[in-house]
Amino acid sequence: MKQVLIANRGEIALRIMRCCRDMGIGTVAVYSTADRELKHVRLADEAVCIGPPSSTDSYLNIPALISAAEITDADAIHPGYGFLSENADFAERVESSGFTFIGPSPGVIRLMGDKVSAIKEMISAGVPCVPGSDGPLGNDEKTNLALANKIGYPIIIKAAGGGGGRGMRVVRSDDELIDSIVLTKTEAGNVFNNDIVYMEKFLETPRHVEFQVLADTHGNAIHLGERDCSMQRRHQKVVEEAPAPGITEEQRAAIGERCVAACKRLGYRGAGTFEFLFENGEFYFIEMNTRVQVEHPVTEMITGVDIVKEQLRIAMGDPLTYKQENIKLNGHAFECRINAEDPETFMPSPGLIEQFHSPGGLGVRVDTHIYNGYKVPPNYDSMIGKLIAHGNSRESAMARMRGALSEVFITGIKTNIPLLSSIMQDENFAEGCTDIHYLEKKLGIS
Ligand code: MV4
Repeated sequence: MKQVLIANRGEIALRIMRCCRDMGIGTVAVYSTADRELKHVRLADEAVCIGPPSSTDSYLNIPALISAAEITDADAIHPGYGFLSENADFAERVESSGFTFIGPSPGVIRLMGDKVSAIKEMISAGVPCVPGSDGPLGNDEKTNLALANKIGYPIIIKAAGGGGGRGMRVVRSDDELIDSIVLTKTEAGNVFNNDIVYMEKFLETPRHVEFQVLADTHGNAIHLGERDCSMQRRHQKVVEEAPAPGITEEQRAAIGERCVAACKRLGYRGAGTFEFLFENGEFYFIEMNTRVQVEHPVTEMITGVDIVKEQLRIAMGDPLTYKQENIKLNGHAFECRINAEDPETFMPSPGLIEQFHSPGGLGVRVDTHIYNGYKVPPNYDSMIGKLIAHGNSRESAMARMRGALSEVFITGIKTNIPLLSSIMQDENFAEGCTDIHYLEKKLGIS
């Protein structure tokens, strides 16, 4: 692998570019006309403009990306997260055009993208799942009523084509069930072009705990422990941490081992995440992500593993650098997502960053593309950077994060730093084990 095209923007493009540079691999940046001033565009070996500001016409424009790879002699494409990262058709087009897709095979992306087939695979691999229909719901009302009663209310109807919080409906009694199934099916057909829905027991107060895995093309797979991503608002994660508080070494080993078994069974390749709900000491698989995630740094901080480097090595056909017995968790890490938004209304706040002072010091990591004079465009996600703090204990990592947050100085735009500070001062969060509804309740939404 001599030259990698990075089909993304912002902090993750910079993260991937730096990794390629470390490994002596050339880099191609692609950018929309709104992103000419992005930091990684200036630092890349080559840069190609792929279209106008709208994502549809640029970062989601498959022919433009393939052409950019062709004219720059790239041999591989890294999709980052978001955009085309979990688009099986894109992965297929990349491969059929003769490039390496840095990620799993199109077939596995497609299989995990369909939540019903993903759950079926997990059941076969012995990964614990939520009690449910274990397959698509049919149209027979009696069968569906019987199933809901067997599982026990409340239940949740989910779209097979959904995920990340889209296409779901909670049902609390027989009277609502049939209408809810029809409604979810209709919406799913319209939104995802796939009206298949399934049923699960609805867990009222779970935590979101996810396992990071890596698998190579030689049949090796390992897990890097778990992260807790329960601190969220409207399915947008705000703060993540690793390891998840209150998870025992035995639980970690047992669930991690099942995730590894699933990777081997799937012929999985690359980095991946198994998402679980965790309630009353039990894990329940809900979805698998087939990409590198925003929050991968907290896992890197406690394991010392460079996850992006492993992605590139795997794509080159190299074996994993690590064996499971060499993975030791060291201390604790938090990540705060810094967004250009109003801390009260959550409205996006794009515009000119007049001044930016970065925090620093031992155990502090800043993954961001912003700089003094950078103009945050209004066209994309409002996340402008991530602040990561590592310490020997949860308490010391938390103290370090509070200090780092107090050092951040951004003028010209509004940011969610006040919200992040208040979360890091929250006494219930300090105790650990706050659930997925905690932040919305704290903010007085639900
Ligand atoms: C659930 C659930 C409770 N019970 N499934 C939302 C996002 C999608 N990945 C799955 N989601 C949920 N599935 C059952 N059976 C609650 C949620 C959920 C949630 C999950 C993770 C993180 C934040 C969430 C916020 C609301 C609901």
